[in-house]
Amino acid sequence: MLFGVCVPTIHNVKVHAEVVKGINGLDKFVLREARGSSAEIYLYGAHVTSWKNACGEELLLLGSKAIFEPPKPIRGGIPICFPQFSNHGPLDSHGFARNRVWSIDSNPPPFPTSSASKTFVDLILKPSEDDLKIWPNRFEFRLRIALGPGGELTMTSRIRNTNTDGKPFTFTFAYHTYYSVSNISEVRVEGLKTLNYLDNLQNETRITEQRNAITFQSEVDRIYLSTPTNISVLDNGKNRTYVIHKDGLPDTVLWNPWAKAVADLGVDDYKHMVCVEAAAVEKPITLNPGEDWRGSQEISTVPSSPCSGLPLPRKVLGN
Ligand code: TA6
Repeated sequence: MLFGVCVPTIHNVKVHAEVVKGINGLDKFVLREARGSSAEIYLYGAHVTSWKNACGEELLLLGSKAIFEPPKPIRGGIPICFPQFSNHGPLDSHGFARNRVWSIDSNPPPFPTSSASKTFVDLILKPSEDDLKIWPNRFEFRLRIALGPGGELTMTSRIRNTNTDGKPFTFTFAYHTYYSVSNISEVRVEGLKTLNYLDNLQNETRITEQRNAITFQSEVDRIYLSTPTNISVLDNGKNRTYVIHKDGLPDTVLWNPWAKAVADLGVDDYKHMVCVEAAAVEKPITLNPGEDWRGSQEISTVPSSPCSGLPLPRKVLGN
């Protein structure tokens, strides 16, 4: 049986990004790479709701009951948690960036990286007067979301303190990524051995991880601290490994709610998802006026079938 084998074709289309109407008339960007990979990003929340490989296979889980009705956050995909992760502060869970309408950043400052990707979108969020009432800090949050030639999805956040009253501010952050998996019982997360984590199921007790790989038999909700830049999520059932490469984000959150009821998740959704989140939680980030912070994650899948394994020519049509 050729399980999971699919061979992508190089479509004769130009690399492009376009804005179209999504669910409930909300604006979304569709990024398409020449070999067929794609991503969808809603301006509402700067929320990645879909990331597909060159074979059209969905790599993220969107809650089967997800609703696209502001001000409710969208369940699944990749919510941006800013300026507060979870309930660690005065704001609603995970802050407000995930339920604000972002704008297209038509004039972003140059990116220092030499990205191979020509398929990207630049978004920006600034606080409204209402936002300033609940979090009294002026900021510019610039986010570039890029799809690379190998289908890798890179998210780069740049946050600047633009307070004019000389005040620093402090925030926590996460890319709350819901990976789609065949079955949670087939999943192993590697790269966390010997690290300390805060266990949310035990009042944030600090525990040292002893296992080579984390597997899931019940609810898991942990913040692993000072984690390496690369973490792997192996899905035996799909013959697929997700590789997470992060920068500027020391922590890694691991979450699967198991059978616990979660808003906008179907009863079986937990079986087909695992959240592995590049994050900065334990040591909040402080920015003085005029200072910038940068935090990125690049997520990709590693060869486990000809779909991602063939050394296809690096041809970008239109060049
Ligand atoms: O990232 C893990 C977590 O903080 C969990 O504790 C769980 O509550 C989850 O996020 C979802 O949070 P939400 O506010 O989206 O319901």
